[in-house]
Amino acid sequence: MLIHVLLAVDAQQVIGCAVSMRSIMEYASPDCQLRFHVMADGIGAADREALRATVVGAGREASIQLHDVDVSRFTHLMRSKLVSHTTYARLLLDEVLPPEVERCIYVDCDMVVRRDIREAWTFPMHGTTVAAVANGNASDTRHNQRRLGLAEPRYLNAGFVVIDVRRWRERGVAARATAFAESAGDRLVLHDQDALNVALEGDWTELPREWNAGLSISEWLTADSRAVFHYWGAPKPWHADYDGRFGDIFHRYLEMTAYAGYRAWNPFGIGALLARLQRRLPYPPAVLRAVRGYLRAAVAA
Ligand SMILES: [Mn+2]
Repeated sequence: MLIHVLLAVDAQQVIGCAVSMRSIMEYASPDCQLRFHVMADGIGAADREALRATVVGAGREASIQLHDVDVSRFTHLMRSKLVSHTTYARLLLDEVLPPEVERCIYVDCDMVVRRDIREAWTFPMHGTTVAAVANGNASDTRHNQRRLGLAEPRYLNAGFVVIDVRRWRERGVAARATAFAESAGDRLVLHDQDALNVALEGDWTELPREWNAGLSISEWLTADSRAVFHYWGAPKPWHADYDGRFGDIFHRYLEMTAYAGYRAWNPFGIGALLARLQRRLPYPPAVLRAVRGYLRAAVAA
């Protein structure tokens, strides 16, 4: 069985990308063949080589194809301080994947996948376009529903998504998501994930929560050892100031990649200090957005 796995990476996330791929290889049934399609946004030669070496050197049947992507057509859409426009690369999947690929699994570059990906590959999709884990936090979900005008209180997390690529193409998901993102203005908060929730409304199947654990704190605390860990917040486990849980699990797989031995620059804790300071600097577009929100509320009152 040939399983296509899709990732999108910029220079800030290459280590996470290597760990996502390496952990998948560790747990995938030995009888499946893995093909990684990595959408690369500005990745230099050394990192390209490291990503290749991570996949080819793992001692199992797996291959990697790097697809250079240009996300400049998305730069007019909202981004946030911590999430670059590379997040929109997901919307290029039908241009990047070879036409014969009918299904793929998209995986974020901040995950450790400690499950057999074959189980997700064969998960019943009930004729829907994608399968993903729903956001578990009821109040966030209601808020997202109102904000985006969704009919149902259901919001998918786009970090781990099984995609029926043929149906995605037929239904023009990428074009509809892009159009929504363009028209949404300040309603767009979580980038392409918001847009995908609109474009895929009523057209997705819920995956069991173990496929994207970490979406709520309680889940993170009780996640079993065979879950998909999603380090969705900031900092990420490869940053000097990471002080969240399960950093040890991330590093266990990091040691199995071509980035083995990597530690963030942090002499005398200076790297972590600088990173914390940098995180506190306001991001001008976010400030403007907050001001607009305040003004709207004031006008409405
Ligand atoms: Mn993520």
